[in-house]
Amino acid sequence: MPSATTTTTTTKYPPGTQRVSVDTPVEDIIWLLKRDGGVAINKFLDVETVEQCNREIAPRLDADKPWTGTFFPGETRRANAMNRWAPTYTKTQVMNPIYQAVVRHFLTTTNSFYWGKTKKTSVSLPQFSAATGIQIGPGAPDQEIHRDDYIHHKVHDEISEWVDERDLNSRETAVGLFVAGTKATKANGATRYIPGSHLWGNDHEPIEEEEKLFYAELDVGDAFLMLGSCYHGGSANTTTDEWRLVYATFCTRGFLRQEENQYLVIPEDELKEKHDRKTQRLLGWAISEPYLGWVDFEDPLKRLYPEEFQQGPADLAAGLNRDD
Ligand SMILES: O=C(O)CCC(=O)C(=O)O
Ligand SMILES: [Fe+2]
Repeated sequence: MPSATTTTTTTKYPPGTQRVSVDTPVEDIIWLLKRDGGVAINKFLDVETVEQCNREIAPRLDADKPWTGTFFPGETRRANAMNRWAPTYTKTQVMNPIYQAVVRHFLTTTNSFYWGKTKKTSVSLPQFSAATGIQIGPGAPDQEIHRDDYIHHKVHDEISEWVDERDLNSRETAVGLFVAGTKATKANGATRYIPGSHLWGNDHEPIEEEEKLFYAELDVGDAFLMLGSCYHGGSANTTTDEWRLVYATFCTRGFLRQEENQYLVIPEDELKEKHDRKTQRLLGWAISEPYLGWVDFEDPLKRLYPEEFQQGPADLAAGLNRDD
């Protein structure tokens, strides 16, 4: 059991990936992620909000060309650059308070290092990594099952259970949020994952045993939260006329590279105009303590708000970027 186990949590949730309501305490959601690797949340967003997201990304889905590589089946379409083109998506999914509380928990990195004779503590806060609206069309085969954290060259040891003291500061490099833009069913391509596979080592082959898979079947606005180390994939679409749309959002640790390069995706004037300060920070205009991400040895947001940032380079590591 995860180290934060309480008797109430263990008795409240039977074995197996859970579907919980949106008012479930975030501590329980975190506990379930440590136990199972994934959890579904009913009515995460209301239908009108999702329909607005769908309208905002529609031109990008329509403009997408069939995928020719092996990562996605050819019968899929994608919308990217959503933090530039889909403000409702950013506001309600990326910045969603439940998602961000989970991201903070799993992806904050705190370490202490000698600077001469004293040890200094640095806290690197999480950042946004990638957003893709993924449509799976009729006839698409299964996407190969995979771990999304292989982009970070993450090599995992096999463990029997999650232990905070050992795992919290380093095991995960990504937390995914999948929100249904249309109904997602096993028939039309729901994301499937292997429960418990977040505990597996790198050499543990992900053999798919149908009865052990969890298909994240979702109504519009439902969500599936998943640790980046879980084996998962989009599934085959065996329908003749349904296009499954799921929004896939990932955050990562503050000192890793973003998957979708927000510095090039969002022009600075649009960043300033479209997003509030908290969002700008999450999208990457922040220092990862102690010294990653500076411009002219200073806070990168000084580029957008020169009048507000009087601090000099010496303040960089002092935590001035946190949560403003
Ligand atoms: O489409 C899906 O359900 C999952 C897609 C996926 O796993 C990915 O793009 O990495
Ligand atoms: Fe994936």
